[in-house]
Order: sequence, then structure tokens, then C-alpha cells
Amino acid sequence: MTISALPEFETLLLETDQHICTCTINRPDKLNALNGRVLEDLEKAFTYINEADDIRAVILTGAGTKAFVAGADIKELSALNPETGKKLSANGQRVFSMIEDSSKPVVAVVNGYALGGGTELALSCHIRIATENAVFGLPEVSLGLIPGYGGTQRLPRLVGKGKALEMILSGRMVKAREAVDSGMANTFSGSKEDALKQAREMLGGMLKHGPVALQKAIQAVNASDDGKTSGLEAEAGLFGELCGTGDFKEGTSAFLEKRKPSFSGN
Ligand code: DAK
Repeated sequence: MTISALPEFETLLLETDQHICTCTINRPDKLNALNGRVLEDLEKAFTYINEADDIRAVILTGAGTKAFVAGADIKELSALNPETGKKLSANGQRVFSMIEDSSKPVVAVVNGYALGGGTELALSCHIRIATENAVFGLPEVSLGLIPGYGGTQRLPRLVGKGKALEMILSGRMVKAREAVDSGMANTFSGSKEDALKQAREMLGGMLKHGPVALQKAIQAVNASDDGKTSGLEAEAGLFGELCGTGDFKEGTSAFLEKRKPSFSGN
């Protein structure tokens, strides 16, 4: 699919520039809290992004400078019962897994509060850049809940079980430097503008490489989280698939012929 016009959403803004799509969660008056509509829009947006040939990478951020996402919408949460709670959790998990499994690199620019579902959303992205005012945290226990959008699984993989339990059981807020030191965020920048610039530069560097290799690298790393298949088995299978691609032939030939590769994505 090639891009004609970007789709429009009630709660998201999509813009593309040089094959990088910036997806902004846009409920600034509620600090971009995740309600059902945001989840629905995210699912549609990522379905579109994953299929759009002209989009090769994504930046996910929140509108304004105060919050990335201040959590699941507490008004909606308060009305849940066991049945609707389980359904909402499964629904959110599906959307967040779709982001994690995207074949295109997804960088979260975490600008301000990323609490509860906001931290969980950032954790489902491939890379996190925190602004200097970023605040992460999983305060669900303070609402009598536990993280319901994958936080109990993704956080320990990044920071280790002990640190994850300490954060989840205390519900305490973690500032940008601690987030980077613990491995929760990859790096931090000053302002949101600086972080967006850094994300674009980082993605620009990645996009010089063959798209198939980027896609398989994401798949292989994600396979290490999957209890069903052996990550090493998945890596070997994906490596083998890459050896049959034009990008592999072009990358190796370009090196041997001392020229820059020109990847076609096949
Ligand atoms: N939900 C709804 N509205 C929110 C919100 C939220 N999470 N966070 C902020 N807002 C709204 C405020 O109500 C306020 O709206 P108005 O009163 O102006 O109409 C507006 O955003 C501005 O917020 P504040 O006036 O509170 O702003 P402050 O600067 O004073 O404070 C703050 C910023 C981020 C410290 C504060 O807003 C705050 O504490 N927000 C709540 C943070 C939080 O606890 N988030 C929820 C985490 S728990 C599950 C699925 C998912 C989850 C769990 C289970 N299953 C289905 C099982 C996930 C849970 C969570 O995310």
C-alpha cells in the first residue's frame, strides 16, 4: 500500500516525514489518558502503519509537554467488573502486542508523565527516549489493581525481576535518570523537541539498513520473550530466511565491492 492521505482519528494525530510516522496521542486535557477510544484508534493506526509501504518507522508520543500518557482512564476503570475487566485487559494487551510486534522500529518519546498504562505503552515500543521531565511508574496497586497491559511481563525483562517487583509493589514514580540507569529507558534528552530530534536521527540511522533485516531482527529479539518457541531456534530460522533475500545479496556485494548498499526491501 502506498500513502495517499493519512487517516484521521479522534484521539491520535498522524504525520509522516521521510518515511517516519509520528503518532501523537491527543487528549491533552486528560493528560492523554488511555480510554477505550484511544485503544481503538491505536489499533487502527498501527494496522494502517504496518501495511503502509511508505512508512518505515514510527515515533509514538503524547500531545503537549506534561504527559506521554497518565495511565488508563480512571473514570473508565472505576466502572469495570470481573468480566469487563478481563475483556479490557485482553483488548489492551492485543493492541500493545501489535505495537511490540510491528515490523517497523517504534520509538517512544516519553514526554512527562508515563504512569500505569502509559509506562506499559512505552514498554511495548522497541526503544524509549525520555525527556528530562519524564516520570515512569506503575501505581496500579494504589487503585487496588495490578498492571493490566503487559507491565508485569515486559518490565522485568528490561530491569530484572527484583527491580520490577520493587516498582510494582511500591507503585513509586521513577524519574528519567533512574529510568535510563535501570534499563527501562534507552536514553534521555532535554526537551520534547530535543527528544523528537534524537528519535528521528536514531531512526534515520536504522533506515539506512535493509528493511527485511530490521523486521527479522525485531522478530528474533521478540522471540526471546516467547515461552513457546526457543529464541535460538527462531533466530536460526530468521537468519536462514534472510540469506535468501536480495537485501542480503546487495549488502554483502556492496561491502565486497567497496560501495554503499542500495536496499530494495526484498
Ligand atoms: N484518567 C483519567 N483522567 C486523568 C488521568 C487518568 N489516568 N490522569 C489525569 N487525568 C485528568 C485529571 O482528572 C484532570 O482532569 P480535569 O479534572 O481537569 O477534568 C486532568 O487530567 C489533569 O490532571 P491533574 O489536574 O490531576 O494534573 P496534575 O498536574 O495535578 O497531576 C498527575 C498530574 C499525573 C500526577 C495526576 O493527574 C495523576 O495522578 N493522574 C493519575 C495517574 C494514575 O494513577 N494513572 C492510572 C495508573 S493505573 C487493567 C488495565 C489497565 C490498567 C490496569 C488494569 N485491566 C483491564 C485489568 C492500568 C491501570 C493504570 O494505568
